[in-house]
Amino acid sequence: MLEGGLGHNTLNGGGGGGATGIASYEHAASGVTVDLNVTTEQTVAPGMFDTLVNIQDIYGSAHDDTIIGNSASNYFLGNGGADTFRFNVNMGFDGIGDFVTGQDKIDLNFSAPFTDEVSFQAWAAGHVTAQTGSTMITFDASDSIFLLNVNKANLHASDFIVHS
Ligand SMILES: [Ca+2]
Ligand SMILES: [Ca+2]
Repeated sequence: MLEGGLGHNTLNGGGGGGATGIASYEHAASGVTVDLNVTTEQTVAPGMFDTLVNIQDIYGSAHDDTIIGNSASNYFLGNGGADTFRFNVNMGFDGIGDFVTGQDKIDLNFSAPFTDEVSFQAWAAGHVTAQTGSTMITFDASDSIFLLNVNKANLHASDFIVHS
């Protein structure tokens, strides 16, 4: 696991037995914004400039974070705060380990599959399934978001940010 800190850092998750690269911001003093689509240096928080190489997984700070996945299989931990997890089209098979309904948000950064609670529930009937205490959101055969320890019944349209 690689930990971001103050200043300019390159977090390179490659070269270690094929293990998934994890960038952790669990000790960051403020919320971070991390975009896995950015391969050059990015400002993740005031004074923190990171270049992410071979990173698939992000562990957030204790504060409010924005974590943006890419097309690889990503695993995220928000680590407290009110966190936003953004997914683009063709997100792949992603997971969130500590999503908190009513507090965190899933930002669907593509044409909204639903607009309100009624249309969410209709959409969810074909796309959201309970899996032994967890919830799987399936967009298509190659794109899904797994929410560990989230009860499907507690997931609502208000847990999402949608775009027209
Ligand atoms: Ca957080
Ligand atoms: Ca992904």
